[in-house]
Amino acid sequence: MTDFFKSIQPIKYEGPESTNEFSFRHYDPDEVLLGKRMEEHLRFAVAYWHSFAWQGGDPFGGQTFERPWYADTMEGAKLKADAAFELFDILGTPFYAFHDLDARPEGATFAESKRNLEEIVDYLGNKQASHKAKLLWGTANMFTHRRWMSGAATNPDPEVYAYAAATVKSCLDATLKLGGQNYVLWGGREGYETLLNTDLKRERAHAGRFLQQVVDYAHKIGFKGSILIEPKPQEPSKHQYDYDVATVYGFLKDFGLEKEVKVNIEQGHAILAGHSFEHEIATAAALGIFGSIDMNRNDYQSGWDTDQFPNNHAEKALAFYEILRAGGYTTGGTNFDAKVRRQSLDAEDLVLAHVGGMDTCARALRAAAYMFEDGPLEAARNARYAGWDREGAKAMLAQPLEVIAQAVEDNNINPKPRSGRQERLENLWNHYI
Ligand code: XLS
Ligand code: NI
Ligand code: NI
Repeated sequence: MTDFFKSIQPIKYEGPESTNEFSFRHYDPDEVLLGKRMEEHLRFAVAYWHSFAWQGGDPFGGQTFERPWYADTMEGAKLKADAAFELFDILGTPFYAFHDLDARPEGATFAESKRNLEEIVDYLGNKQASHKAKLLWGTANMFTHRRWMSGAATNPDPEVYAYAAATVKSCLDATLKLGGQNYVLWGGREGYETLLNTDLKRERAHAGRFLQQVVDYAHKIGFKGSILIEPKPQEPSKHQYDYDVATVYGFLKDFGLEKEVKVNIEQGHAILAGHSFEHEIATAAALGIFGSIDMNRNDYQSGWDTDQFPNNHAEKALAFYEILRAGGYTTGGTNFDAKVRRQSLDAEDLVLAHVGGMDTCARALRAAAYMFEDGPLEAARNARYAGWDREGAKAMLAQPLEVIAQAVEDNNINPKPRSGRQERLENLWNHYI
């Protein structure tokens, strides 16, 4: 036991009228929606890096938080794990996610870093055995240390490629050992600053080969979880290769990996790519590569990845609606890739940020379930495409262009525009939230 969270008791569902800050007003894990408990729909995860490793720095100033586990030693790492599981217990979250660097001290050599990781993985494994929280996904931090500054798999230096391969191997081993349900690859430094020093074609080929090697190794060790790429544009490099879901799909297709790898979609990254969160989710679902989400909210003005906790359930309802339409999660979940602001110093801030985020998602999911279940929205969409149910319309898709052209003249086809009913549908959305 650490004394970091002091007397904060496990958070319980008390309903929307509760005046107790330390309660869920909307997240009732046992509430059944569409035949499934809310907890199983949402599959919440806490992100180790934001809540336990990040120290409150920004580009203008360093650490603002004080935490007893900040010493970069094995003792510090174990204390951090103790505190992390205390938070998971307080929140009742079924999952967490981590990078190697979040959980273990960096060693002087690769071998030492690997030993440190193995030791902490055993420690986390023991924690998992006696606590509720399990691993949603593991990943490698291949962006913080200066060795990664020019990329990992796309680095011009083959020794860095090798180091990246060794790093991902050790993190896949760790994820397998902890029963992780997914393995995530966010291409942190996979991108470039200037074409004047970059061989774009070669870097892309290396990234494709690397991913194939990762997939092969995952099969070899019997990893049954999903491998996920997390798209993100423009940050940290000016040009990030995994720009958005559609770009990642093109890349996967190119290397024949579209059946092996799915995506982990983050709200803030969608916004930075000039999309909405729901657009990215719907695109992934349509392409058959929807995996998991990183839940947060991005500032709409700042132009960088602000990773704030979500607090707008109306907006998130549109995202959960697309997730429900896609059939919900299989191995995926709702990972809070979100951090408290650097002035939010206290243990209470960390707990209540998650409570608010979980309540926001619960409201959003409930609204999304109504949108999905009640039918008028689905019915309106079906009606809009009803013309395609006609035999003649279907047959047209198999005909050559000139046959279709002839039919337009022969039958004097003259389409009549029909309302898209957008505002009426938005009114429905407003009604359900
Ligand atoms: C950074 C990413 C990162 C990934 C995991 O922007 O969101 O946190 O989720 O490496
Ligand atoms: Ni993320
Ligand atoms: Ni992010």
